[in-house]
Amino acid sequence: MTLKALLFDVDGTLADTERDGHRVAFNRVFAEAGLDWRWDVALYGKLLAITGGKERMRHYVERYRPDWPKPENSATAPGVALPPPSLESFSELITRLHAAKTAHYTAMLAQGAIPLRPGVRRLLAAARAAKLKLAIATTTTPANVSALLRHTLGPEAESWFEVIGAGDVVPAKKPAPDIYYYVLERLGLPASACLAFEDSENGIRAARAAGLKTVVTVNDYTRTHDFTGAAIVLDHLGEANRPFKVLSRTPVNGFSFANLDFLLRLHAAA
Ligand code: XBP
Ligand code: MG
Repeated sequence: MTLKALLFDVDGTLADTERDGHRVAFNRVFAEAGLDWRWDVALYGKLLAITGGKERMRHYVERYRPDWPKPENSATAPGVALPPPSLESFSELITRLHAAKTAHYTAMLAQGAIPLRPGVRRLLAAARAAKLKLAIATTTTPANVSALLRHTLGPEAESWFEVIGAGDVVPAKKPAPDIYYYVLERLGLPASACLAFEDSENGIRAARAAGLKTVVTVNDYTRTHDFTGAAIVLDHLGEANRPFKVLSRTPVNGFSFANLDFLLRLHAAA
């Protein structure tokens, strides 16, 4: 089947957003709420095993804060400076923290805090010129996707993507394949006509479960993940003056950056 669309994960794939973006925004919100939750770089790496910010906060409390009242015991901890401290349920707390975190994170993006990864801008432009369809498949909140695209690629960039599948639009987040099924259905394309781009084990598990050939670009948090089933694993997409490194076996030789020719051959070969 001919290659017709490129499906991009966001966090870690389009941009290195986790360590200096999402993590920082979570910590700011915890401090503002008077919570002594603090996610350092190493702990955040472990927490990334749970996709979705709300799900990640719940997991943190369950796994690392046995002192905290269990989520099912609805009231938040007594003595914690939260308005109003005793009336807010755990779910409400998580919802409120998450909304505030999204506001912090999108403000950081508006200030240009997080650049795109190497080759992303170039590849998107090449794909558009060749009339390949573009789509997003991510677990992050839709507002975060809009902010990243707008502030790195320009005010029109969201319209470049035929489908943006993000956040709670599907109940089961990656590694479940649901977000990819959602995007494929709206594109009206079979998985065999697409390539997915991912950076993490949860991401490739989701893409592979949906039947997608997947290009992986690793980052510091995901370098040691299991990428079984990847079409290829790269350190990044590369530029003419900044060659990628191939970290897996390669079905395609003779390229130093991911251009459309490279992707077409990978799609045909993998
Ligand atoms: C990565 C995620 C996200 C972000 C946080 O998503 O798991 O949850 O870390 O975003 P992907 P929210 O790699 O699929 O883009 O707080 O908005 O959930
Ligand atoms: Mg990712």
